Amino acid sequence: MTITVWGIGTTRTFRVHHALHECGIDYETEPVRTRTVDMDRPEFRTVAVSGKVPSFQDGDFVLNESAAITRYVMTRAIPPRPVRAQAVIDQWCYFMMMELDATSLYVVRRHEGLPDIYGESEIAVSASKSYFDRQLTTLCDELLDGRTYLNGTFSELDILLISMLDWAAFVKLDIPGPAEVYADKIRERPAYQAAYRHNYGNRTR
Ligand SMILES: N[C@@H](CCC(=O)N[C@@H](CS)C(=O)NCC(=O)O)C(=O)O
Repeated sequence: MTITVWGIGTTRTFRVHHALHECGIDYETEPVRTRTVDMDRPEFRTVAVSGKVPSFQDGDFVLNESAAITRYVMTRAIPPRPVRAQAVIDQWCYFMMMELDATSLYVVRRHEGLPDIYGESEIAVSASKSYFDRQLTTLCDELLDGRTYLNGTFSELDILLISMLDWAAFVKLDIPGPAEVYADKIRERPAYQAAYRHNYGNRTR
């Protein structure tokens, strides 16, 4: 069955490409970029429930939301995890998606990167940067005690965190030392590098 990823060029689309590269899965890409006319394509609107990238198809199965797609790709071929082990992974997935992505990095994106749509706000941007720092420090204290992977072995948690650390670096946020060490190791992975080129082209961090 054909797997198709809709979307390239953003942190959220990168997660999906990274997961597929880590799993060595062949797939097709529809290179829809955010805030372009490509988003008006009827075929895209059929699969993208909120009209956003990334969107994902595995045969007739359609999935949206980057964290959900990443989890699906990373776990579709392995036995289900014990309930409590999965619950702890979910805890950190939700933490990263809410505390780092939605309420920190995306607020910076809105009020610094998209002022024509959301309005410019230095206060919102600086408060979000401080909040990011506080929440990332929490995650580092809990999960980054020198370990290479957040969950012991490489998992969807690593895909989410490295995508957010790259995003943070891109908007010139300070990254605590343990997170920098962690990020450098993940960035050495061939699958990360191939997915990065596929998603971002020759963009440098
Ligand atoms: N929670 C969603 C967010 C998706 C999202 O906001 N995508 C952006 C690009 S990174 C988008 O398509 N924006 C277009 C719009 O808001 O109209 C996810 O993680 O997949």
